[in-house]
Amino acid sequence: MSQKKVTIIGVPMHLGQNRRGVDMGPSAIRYAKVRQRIEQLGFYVEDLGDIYVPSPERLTIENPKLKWLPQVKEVNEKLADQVSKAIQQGSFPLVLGGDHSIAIGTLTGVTRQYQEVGLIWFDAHGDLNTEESSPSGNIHGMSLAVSLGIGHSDLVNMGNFSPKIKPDRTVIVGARDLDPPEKTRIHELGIRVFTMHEIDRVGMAAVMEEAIQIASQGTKGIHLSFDLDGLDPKDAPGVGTPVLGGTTYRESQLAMEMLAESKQLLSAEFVEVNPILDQANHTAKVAVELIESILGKKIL
Ligand code: Z70
Ligand code: MN
Ligand code: MN
Ligand code: MN
Repeated sequence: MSQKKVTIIGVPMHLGQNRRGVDMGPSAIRYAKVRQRIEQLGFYVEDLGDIYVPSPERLTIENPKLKWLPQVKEVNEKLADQVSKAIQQGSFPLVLGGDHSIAIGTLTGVTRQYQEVGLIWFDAHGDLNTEESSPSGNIHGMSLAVSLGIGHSDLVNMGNFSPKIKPDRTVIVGARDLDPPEKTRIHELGIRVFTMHEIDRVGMAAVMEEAIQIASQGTKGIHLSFDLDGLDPKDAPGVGTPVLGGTTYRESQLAMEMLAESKQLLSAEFVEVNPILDQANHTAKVAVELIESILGKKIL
């Protein structure tokens, strides 16, 4: 990454899932001094503030299989425009969630500008459901599928192009909670998934070497979509759906440092931080540490 400018975009999205509190994610990450820490690394930082997300108290669920679809769509369209604009201005977009449904908008903006983009999706989950396969109707469990061109047309066709990314340039790191239809989809599409089993067997360094290679080959670079529930709940307790057996803080740091060393990173988002479920804002602090590492912070 060659730019020296970072644009922070907050998206207090919570309509992609069931639990309140994730709307406070951007605020929690700012409270952990994200801007100051990035400035200390030598970047010029612009913080655009938060994109407006309506409150569910003023809304009704029209389709329980795709909860809050019109609102999720609208917020993501605004996000896509802000991400596009940041890239046009030569900046590195850093999107702060909010739930993982915001990857739909981030990836629309990033790929509108760069076209061929590789994707590293760090997550306990696959987020590969559709309206038909979802056990919850929560759009945050569908955002990777949508970005691959699979799902409701209102989301898939955002920005009037689809798919945003290709399955052979997409990797998932940290998976350990996949729904049966997601497993089938992974095999059909041939997505390289580095499960916790594989991370335990070969180590994070080998995993990231291969992940970076897959996502950067024939692309302009890599987008990192980082769901904090990919980490072990001991290291990131402030998430809506903690799943046992995740990556440690140290493994996650190594992954971020390797991404920075690759110089392939074009953009990033950090999602699913829920300070209400957290312990003294620990998860937001972890997010800031990881953000510093992707932007090149070194120990020595
Ligand atoms: C489940 C679903 C999910 C995050 C939970 C869960 C998806 N597969 N994603 N927490 N971040 O409802 O689709
Ligand atoms: Mn996710
Ligand atoms: Mn997840
Ligand atoms: Mn660090």
